Formats: sequence, structure tokens, C-alpha cells
Amino acid sequence: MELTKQQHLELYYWMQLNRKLEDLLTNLFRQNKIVGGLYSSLGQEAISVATTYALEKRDWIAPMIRNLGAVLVKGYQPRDLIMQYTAKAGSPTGGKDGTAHFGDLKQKRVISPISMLGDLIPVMTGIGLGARYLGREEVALTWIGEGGSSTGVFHEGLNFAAVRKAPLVLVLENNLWAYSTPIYLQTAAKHFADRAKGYGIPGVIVDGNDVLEVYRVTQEAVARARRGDGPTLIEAKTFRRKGHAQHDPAKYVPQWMLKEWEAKDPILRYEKHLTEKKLWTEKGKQEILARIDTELKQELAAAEASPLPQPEVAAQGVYCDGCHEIRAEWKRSPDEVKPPRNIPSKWFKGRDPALAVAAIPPVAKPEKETVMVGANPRREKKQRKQTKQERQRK
Ligand SMILES: Cc1ncc(C[n+]2csc(CCOP(=O)(O)OP(=O)(O)O)c2C)c(N)n1
Repeated sequence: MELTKQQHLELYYWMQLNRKLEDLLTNLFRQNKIVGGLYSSLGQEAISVATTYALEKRDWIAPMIRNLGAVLVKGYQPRDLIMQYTAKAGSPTGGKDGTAHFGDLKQKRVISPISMLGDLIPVMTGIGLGARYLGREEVALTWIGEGGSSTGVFHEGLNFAAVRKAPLVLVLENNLWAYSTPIYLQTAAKHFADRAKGYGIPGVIVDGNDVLEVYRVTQEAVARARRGDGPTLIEAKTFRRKGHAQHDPAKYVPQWMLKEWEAKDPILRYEKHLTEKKLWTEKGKQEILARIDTELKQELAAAEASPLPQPEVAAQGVYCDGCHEIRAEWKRSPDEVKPPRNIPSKWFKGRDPALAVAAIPPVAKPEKETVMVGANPRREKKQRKQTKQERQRK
């Protein structure tokens, strides 16, 4: 789908909001107002924003630490994030978590991040398959770093998703550093997307700093997942321009590398594109920036004025007290999810004959043959020559 002028500007708005909200949170961190860890997505905003923008409202996301832009696009307000990081009573977790472990299963369809890297892949596979069994064409999308892609659960999860043709889109943000581990110590392969071949699914490489390209490839992957054709692995090549988190000055990253990637900044690149394609005027740009500025001032004031949680709530909501009921309305047969007692012969129909056990010809038994023990080729040759001479003499 071609983006309208309005949509082009929306992408810009979300990327700038992502960046400016992170700047605001960084200031709060330095004022010691942030309770948990704070992670930066500086230079990676195009990925969070464009991949989520390619989804529909009914689709599901599970963000990771560098996907603040994704939750904004999915409907969280900046004040939700500010209150979350400052552990206010009105935050999505009611002040119980000071980082980004929050979600909303009912309205926004955001699955709370899981800190164990890779674990969101099987979870999101289950979310997608679950939706399918309820007769709904919904897509589940999650992100993983190139470091996280070295976990066992990455491979197990993606393989399972591929086999079951789960409506999953997996975005691998290759930002060249996993904490202090550089990419060349992470994989011997040229591209992380090449791993997709091992699961029989498409592996797509995209310039992660090109918001329009990220949007385009994600849209294709989402359409494929919705059609029921299975998952796609998208490798978005980018760069982590800050340390792992606020506490990490990232001295191990060479300065020339930082400079190189500053020049490829996704927001500056997109601004250039919007100007060249005459999709905005300088006045239009200033209006967007002023809007973000005003919004963030209001959101910060509201969040700062909001109360901290009361001590007694610490013990509430720890265990589920009827907050969610599991009662599925199956639209397809539950038998489909149960492992078969024996493999039905119809399973083989229309498949590659090599896969069908029945079609594999039995291995022919070798005929009896004389095996010469201790064979000597030179002696044999000599014997054959002698026999020939004898025959000629006769
Ligand atoms: C299974 C597991 N192992 C180790 C960690 C500790 N850990 C947290 S983030 C991180 C580095 C992640 O790097 P990457 O996946 O490349 O993401 P990036 O931080 O670069 O965005 C590690 C090792 C973890 N959370 N989970």
C-alpha cells in the first residue's frame, strides 16, 4: 500500500516523539527520578515505528528494551511511559515496575516484555496460533537483538513457528553490539537473515535506518502471515548509538564507528527525503516539532503531579484474583492443536514424494559376490596376462 502524504508525516511524528521522549526520560534519569533501568533506541527509531505502523489495530506486539516507539504507535501515551519509569500509581503497572515490563491484553494488544532474551518468540508464536484457532486473522510481531538471536529459544521458537505456519513476524535488530560483544563474536554467518533458510521461511534484509523500506518489507511480511503462509525473519541492519543502558558509557565502541552511524541517522535521512519529495514545507516541519514539544511538556507535568503508589497496593494483584479467565471460543477444531495418535495418510498427499515414507523404494539387497581377501592388483594383472598367453598357445 502506498503511503499518503499524511501517513508520511505521521511516521516522522512518531520517530521524533520516540527520540524526544527518550531525551526527556534521560533527563529524568540524571535527576535520579527513574526507578529502574533506562535503555536507548537512539538511531533505531525507524525500526520500532515503521514495523508497528505496518500492523493493524487487531495485531499483537511484544516489545523489547529498544522499542519505545512501538508502544507509542500502539497507543500508549507519553505520560504512561513517564509514569512507568518513575513508578507512579497511575502507570501501566501501578508503580510495581520501574522499567518497561508492561502490556495490555485487552485493548492495545501489547504483550509485556520478557527479560529472558528469545522467550518472546515462542510466546508470540502461541499468540498468533491462538488467534488463528479462534478464527481470527491476527498477526503477532516481536523484535530480537542479534545477541538475543544466539539463544536456543530463538531457534526452537522460530522453527516451531515455521512448521506450524504461525502468523509471526520476527524483526531482528542487528545493531552490531550486544552489550559489549561485537557482531563478529556473535555469528560466523554473513547475515542473520540467512538463518531463515534453515527453517524454510523467508529471510529479508533491510536497511534499518530507512523508515520507508522498513515499512515496506514489514507490510509484505504481515500480509504473508495474515494469508496463513507463515513467519518471516526480517534482519534490520542498524547501529546502537548509546551504551547498553544509561549506566554503560560504551567505551568499547570505536569513535569512528559512532561518527559513521551518526551520519546515517534515520530521522535526518527521512527529513531529507520529505524535503526532496516535497512532502512538507519548513513550516509544516516546525509545526510537528512544536506539537511534540507542547505535548511532552503537558505529559511530563501530568506525570510529575501524579501520586506514588500507596504501600498497601504492593501486596495486591500479585496473584490472579479473577483478573483474567481462560475460556476459548474455538472456531476451528481443538483436535488440530493436539498431536495426532498416528500420522494420517492424507498428510502425505500432495507432498514432495521424498517425504512420503510409502514412496521411498526399498533398498535393493546386494547380490552375493565373491570378496577376495588380500587382493593384489599387480599379481592379478600378471595372472590375467598368463591366462591370455596360454589361450593363444592353444
Ligand atoms: C537469555 C538471556 N541471556 C542473557 C541476558 C542478559 N542480557 C540482557 S540484554 C543483553 C544483550 C542483548 O544484546 P542484543 O540482543 O544484541 O540487543 P541490544 O541490546 O543490542 O539491542 C544480555 C546479554 C538476558 N536478558 N537473557
